Amino acid sequence: MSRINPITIYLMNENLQKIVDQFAICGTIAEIKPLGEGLINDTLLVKTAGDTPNYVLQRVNTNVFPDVDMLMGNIHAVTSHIRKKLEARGEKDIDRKVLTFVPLKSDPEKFYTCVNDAPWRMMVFIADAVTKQAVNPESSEAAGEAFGEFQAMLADIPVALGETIKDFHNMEFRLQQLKDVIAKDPAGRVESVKDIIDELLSYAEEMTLAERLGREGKLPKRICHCDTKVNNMMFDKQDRVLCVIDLDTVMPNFIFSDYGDFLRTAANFTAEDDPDLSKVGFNMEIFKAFTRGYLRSANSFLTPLEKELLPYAATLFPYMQAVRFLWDYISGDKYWKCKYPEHNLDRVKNQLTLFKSAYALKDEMAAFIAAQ
Ligand code: GN1
Ligand code: MG
Repeated sequence: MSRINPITIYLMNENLQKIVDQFAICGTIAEIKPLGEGLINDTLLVKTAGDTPNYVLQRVNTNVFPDVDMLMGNIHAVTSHIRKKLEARGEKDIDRKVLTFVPLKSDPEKFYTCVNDAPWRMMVFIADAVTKQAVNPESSEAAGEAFGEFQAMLADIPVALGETIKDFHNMEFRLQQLKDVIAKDPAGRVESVKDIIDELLSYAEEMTLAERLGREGKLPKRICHCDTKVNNMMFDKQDRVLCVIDLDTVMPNFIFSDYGDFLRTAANFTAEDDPDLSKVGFNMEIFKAFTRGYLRSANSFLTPLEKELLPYAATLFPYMQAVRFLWDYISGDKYWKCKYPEHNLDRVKNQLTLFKSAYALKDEMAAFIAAQ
């Protein structure tokens, strides 16, 4: 039986129009249609008639983001802070350089509404902009600079942000989660992956360095994006970065999150689930380009220790992802969508291979960073 997409049902029922009517948008609605391919939230484009801006309407996935008040509070704090910074330095075209969320007509301080328990929000659609799916050294350098700039602009945000996904990038927590599911072995898969478990756990002490340094007060948490993929930024037609988008995971973390997670996807020679491990490896050209861009904007606030540990960050994220994929495989594939039975296991092997490739290049990375 085919399932009707809930968005389609909303469209059929014309409920979307009623939702949009709750927001203080300019203009009149001409058309509402699905937008993009996001897997977590449901996203629609709201076109208005004439010259008024178009808008993006989104339903937030509360399975992934249970605390929508916190989530929208974070986003409001972050976008307002960035807007002030851009205004202070006399930028033009600010509405394309930071996301603008639309308040409710009934309450200008509120940026989402709940309809049948589902939270909806609206933002201004950024015109004449594109996203990219693939990276090359040029776009990696631009991405490095933009994510570094994003962190730099938020370095002095005056409010404390909440953790929208608790312990999201906490390596100690991710290892504990893995150990807990190994003890339960709900899908009877532990025996078959014993070697992988042993290999991963043999690096556990080394890879939880950040949490220890954090407890010792040597490593600060800063506001990070926490989903630093190249497709989470908008470029203009001249290939210049306009702004960073997809702000749901913005939260306090060690800066390694944004640096390491970008490289995890961008600097792998192949996709994170490619079963052909001979294609997996850490691409130093992408590493160098991204690092050059990142340091150009992040040098202003990075401590010497944070900078020294960037190669550790480049190894931490493939490691963490291997641990998380293995946790899901042993759990019986509950978190990530799988296209075939061993899909998660292929992801584990891929990320473990990438981790070891990056690990072997740590000295080379350190030399490059020291020379910047
Ligand atoms: C999830 O949905 P996507 O692809 O943006 C995950 C990331 C993982 C990634 C691995 C909220 O991100 O942390 O790195 O899968 N996001 C969440 O493919 O768990
Ligand atoms: Mg995205």
